[in-house]
Amino acid sequence: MTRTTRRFALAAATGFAVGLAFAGTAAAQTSWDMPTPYPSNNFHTENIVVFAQDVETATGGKLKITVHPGGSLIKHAEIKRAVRQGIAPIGEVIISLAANESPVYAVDSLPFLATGYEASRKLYAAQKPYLEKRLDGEGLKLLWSEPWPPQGLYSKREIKSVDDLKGLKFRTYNAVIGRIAALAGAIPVQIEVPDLPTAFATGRVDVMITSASTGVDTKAQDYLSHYNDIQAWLPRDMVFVNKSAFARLSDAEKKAVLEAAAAAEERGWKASRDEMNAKNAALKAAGIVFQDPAPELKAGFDAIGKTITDEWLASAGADGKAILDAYRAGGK
Ligand code: PCA
Repeated sequence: MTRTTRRFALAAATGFAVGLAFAGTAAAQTSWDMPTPYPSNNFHTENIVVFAQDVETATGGKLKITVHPGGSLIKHAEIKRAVRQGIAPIGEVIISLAANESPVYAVDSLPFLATGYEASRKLYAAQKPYLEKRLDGEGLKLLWSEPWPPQGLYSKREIKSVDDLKGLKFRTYNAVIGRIAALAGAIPVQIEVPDLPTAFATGRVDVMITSASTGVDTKAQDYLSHYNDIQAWLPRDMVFVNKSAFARLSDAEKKAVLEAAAAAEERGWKASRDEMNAKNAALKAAGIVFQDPAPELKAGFDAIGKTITDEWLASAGADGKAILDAYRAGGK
């Protein structure tokens, strides 16, 4: 019996005004607004919409989550703070957007550390306890995390070596890419996905590293011509909830959220693989020159990746070492 029906039965049995029972029903309904950064037709967003539907169904409509995609309610850069402050109860971000707050937020974006889905899942397992602890200290509870497809290099002409990137304006979505750009002698420019087409069209940027998914979402063929499939890393998004907002839910609602989140995580990992295959094909079909990296380019990026991982380890201390040790113990 649900809380509402129990109350209703009690009210009827004891002769209380039935209206009171309905007042109780209205008060038991919770509505959550959920800001997310990526477009409504992106696979992460679609997965979140299914999560919201699952929660609504499992709670019999008592917890309703309205998804606001594309930074339409709150801009990407503000989402984490907004959920910490309870301005929004729940949200999605790419983890590495917070890389400058703590090394634990950067580990899934270290270039060439974990470049395939299996390795990425192992890295997540190694990172997760530290990620949860860090978020907990910020008043946030991790619900799940899922990867983007592998990151490749987009440009307006063929790039054969890291030297070819010198002096170019390099679009970033986190501080780690900023460091890649700097090590390549390029100029980092932070830009969010909704602003990409305009940024390229107006010459604010020349190159970017992102997935085939985002290339297709933003119609990269309109402003770029080449894609180098360097498979540099698989950055992950995370969905988290404000701990106080979560604590205010009934036990049944908490269970519904956690179960829907666990299902979303599994769906998200699978959807990402499907997305990689579908969007690699779509990029080619759209006329983008799709290439494997030239050996010199690969060697140059490998060296940059090693430098960045060493720098990260130096800054991440004992926790960083423990994450990498756990990852490597999990085998690649
Ligand atoms: N797309 C997002 C994050 C990683 C990705 O593949 C972006 O370009 O910002």
